[in-house]
Amino acid sequence: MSLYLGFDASTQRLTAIVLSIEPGERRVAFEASLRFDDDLPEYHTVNGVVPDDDPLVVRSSPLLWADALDRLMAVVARDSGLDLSGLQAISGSAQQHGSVYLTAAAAPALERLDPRRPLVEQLARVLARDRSPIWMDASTTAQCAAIEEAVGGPEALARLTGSRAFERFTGPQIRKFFETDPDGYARTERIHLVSSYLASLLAGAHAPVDPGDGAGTNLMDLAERRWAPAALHATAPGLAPRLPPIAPSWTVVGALAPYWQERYGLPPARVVVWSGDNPCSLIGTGIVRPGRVAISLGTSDTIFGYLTEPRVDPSGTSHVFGAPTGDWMSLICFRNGSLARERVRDAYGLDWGAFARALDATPPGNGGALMLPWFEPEITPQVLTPGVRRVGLDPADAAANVRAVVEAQMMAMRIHSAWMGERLEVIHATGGAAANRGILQVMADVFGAEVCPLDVPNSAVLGAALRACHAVTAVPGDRVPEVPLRTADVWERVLEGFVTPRSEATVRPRPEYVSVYAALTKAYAAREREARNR
Ligand code: XUL
Repeated sequence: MSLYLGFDASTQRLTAIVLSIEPGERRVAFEASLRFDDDLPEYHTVNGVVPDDDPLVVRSSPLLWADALDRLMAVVARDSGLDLSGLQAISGSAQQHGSVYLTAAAAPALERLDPRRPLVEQLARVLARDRSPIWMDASTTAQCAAIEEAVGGPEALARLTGSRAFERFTGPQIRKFFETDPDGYARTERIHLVSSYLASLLAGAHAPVDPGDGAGTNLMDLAERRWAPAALHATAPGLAPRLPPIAPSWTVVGALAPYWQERYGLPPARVVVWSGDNPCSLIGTGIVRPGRVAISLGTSDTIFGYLTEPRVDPSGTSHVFGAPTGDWMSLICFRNGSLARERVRDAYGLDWGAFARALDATPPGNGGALMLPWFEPEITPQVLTPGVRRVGLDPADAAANVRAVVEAQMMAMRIHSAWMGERLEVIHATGGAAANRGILQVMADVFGAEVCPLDVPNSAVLGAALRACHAVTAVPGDRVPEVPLRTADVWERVLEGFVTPRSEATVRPRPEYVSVYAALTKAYAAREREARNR
């Protein structure tokens, strides 16, 4: 039996999944998860973060992540009931942007981990900083401005690294650490991302960062997939030697360290470089070739796009990361997702069934009526002062408002993903609201593309395990090819049976309404511009 293990270290939990892949049988053989607040209460986290008096400061504990990895590996070894001697490879996904600061004592400690003692005991003394800033931190506005200025402005930084400076990105966080704790920075020999830190623990040696997660730092040259000297200089002195190398996402870091083999009776499986949760989700939602995007309809709505060129968003609201296939991906986030749909549902006293019926009972295009659905401040486009605007839309007409909110969301997604310039054939739809066919029909008509609902509960952990499989089955020979593995067919074979769009549930665009929405989308874009210029 060939087994592949994937982890996902998200903000609130660590999840593991084991895939069993045999000729004729491809299945998820085991899944388990630890929730930090409940299962590791001694770290005193609340929703996975260590409470801080300053609401802008959001940190977690690198020891908590190591401890969770140790304990979850124990669960996999003890409870999976699988013959783990067949374990071929392990990879992982982690929350992006978070950083871990280690001293020079880390490398020898990693090499000599003692299987008789818990991991966490052996790591406490190698931390240069006992807290890790994570992606929810918003305390580095001054550092963002300084970095952007030093590289020639926000557009220049975005062209170089794929994103303008964002508070949560690693570069601004490193600059703040250097400014506020220069001694701690001086003690730091290696700065890991959460992904490369956890991969290092598994391999028993410092692991590289992949271009997917590297692009979430404001430090990586997006086109070249290497650290960008100008961005490093703008961030902190002596940064280059402190960063892990950047290596292709299919790199085998090494064998599983003796610590894990002896402690849990595991074989010397290959440890494959980890990536960020969004790049892993790109794989877990099947976006492995041009012409596809995934739209996740969750609390926020998110688009993952596939890019064959390292293009960047001229408006500066989206991010571009490396894709684990060797190409690039976009991440565009719309804050008023389910949040806005729920506000409309509740305002008219509907349930989801009545919401769906209202959508069915109204004509596509809504007779030209429009809503700007900014119930909360919006990320894309950036709207700091929320407020819902209605144009030709009767606030008392429940059904028309239901249609207006859904149409607005789909048109905004279309408008703000147009910069990608990729021809679109199919959209993989995930998330709770993807169960509503009426919403998917609006999506298909607005984008003029087929929409396939996808049934993948945790695309990040699945993507991580599939990446482990891909690295050891699809990469020829021992040498890691530097060139992108563009062969989408290879990826399709890896995904088979795990990421299969439900083709019987495909929703097709209807030409008569595609043209209605082409006109309405122009009108929507004009209203959006007007509202933002006011
Ligand atoms: C992406 C981002 C989050 C984190 C947390 O830029 O900040 O999606 O990766 O999961």
